[in-house]
Amino acid sequence: MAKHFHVNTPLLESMGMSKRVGTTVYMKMENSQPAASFKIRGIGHLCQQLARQSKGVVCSSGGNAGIATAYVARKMGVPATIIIPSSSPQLVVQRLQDEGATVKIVGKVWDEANAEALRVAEAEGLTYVPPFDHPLLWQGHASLIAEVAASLGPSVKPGAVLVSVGGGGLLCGLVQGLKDVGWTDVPIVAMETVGADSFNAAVKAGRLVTLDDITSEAKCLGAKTVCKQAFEYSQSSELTIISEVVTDQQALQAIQTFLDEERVLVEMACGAVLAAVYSGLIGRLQDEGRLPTPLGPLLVIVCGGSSINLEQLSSLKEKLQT
Ligand code: PLV
Repeated sequence: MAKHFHVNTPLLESMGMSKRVGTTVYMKMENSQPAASFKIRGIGHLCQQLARQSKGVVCSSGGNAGIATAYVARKMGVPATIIIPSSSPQLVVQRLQDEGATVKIVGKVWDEANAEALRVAEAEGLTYVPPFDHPLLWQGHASLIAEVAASLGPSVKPGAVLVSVGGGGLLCGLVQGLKDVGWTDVPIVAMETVGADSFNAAVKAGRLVTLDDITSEAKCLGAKTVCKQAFEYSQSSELTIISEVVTDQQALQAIQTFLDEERVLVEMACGAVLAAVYSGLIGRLQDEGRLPTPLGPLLVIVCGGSSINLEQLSSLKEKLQT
């Protein structure tokens, strides 16, 4: 069996983004992973550790973790059951079925689908694959930073890393990756959308917070509570994590600008991180003294995502009136 399931993704310079922020912007193109997002890194690693002898895996997901799980399970020859909330678009259901997974739609948001996944794992003796809250996932995601360090070479270090936060698994992986390569002085800008902002709520409150509902269209950022490790990193002095929120309109606008300028289509969850650049947030953080001026090269994690196509894009435009 292959050593791992993910690929070493391109690290590209963005002229459009660099012009906007006044420093070189590198994009780590996780949209070009098999299963279209970074999730394959952690999930591939976790499944290799835990699911080799499994009679089946069950994963709860906002979409992308499920697609990554279905892909990995197919490659491993293990049956997959993916439980997603009713907010997932039909194109995600179709994609999961194409991967050969059994799809169950349970609940309105991810948290409800997750309760069902835990129940099914227990009742049917299946291996539970969490979408973001597991040290093996973080270890797998950390490979992303090792690749960036290898691509940039020893003389270049990012001035900041920009990332989207859902349940916080990618964030935990980045922290681990930055520690591994000795880049603990590189600040992380952690992006969410209004209505899927469980990390921001926890950072503000100084404790884990469970949101009443997920009202953002960035459903893949929609975990009502962020994982404990992500919150703990935000409280530790080892690393600087700046938590920021954009509107759905800003995330959608960012997707469109990105499509126009980079010719790549990504979903709303990824729009959140792109909006940090396109909405002028980075400049504001510099004005406030929260990011340095001048700023070293920015690293934007283009997390990708499958919950988007032209039809979905126009329905989002209609819904959000942009
Ligand atoms: N999506 C998870 C959790 O959803 C999932 O089940 O697919 N960017 C994209 C494209 C994503 O799909 C996700 C997570 C994130 C960013 C955020 O990653 P996280 O959850 O590790 O912070 C509810």
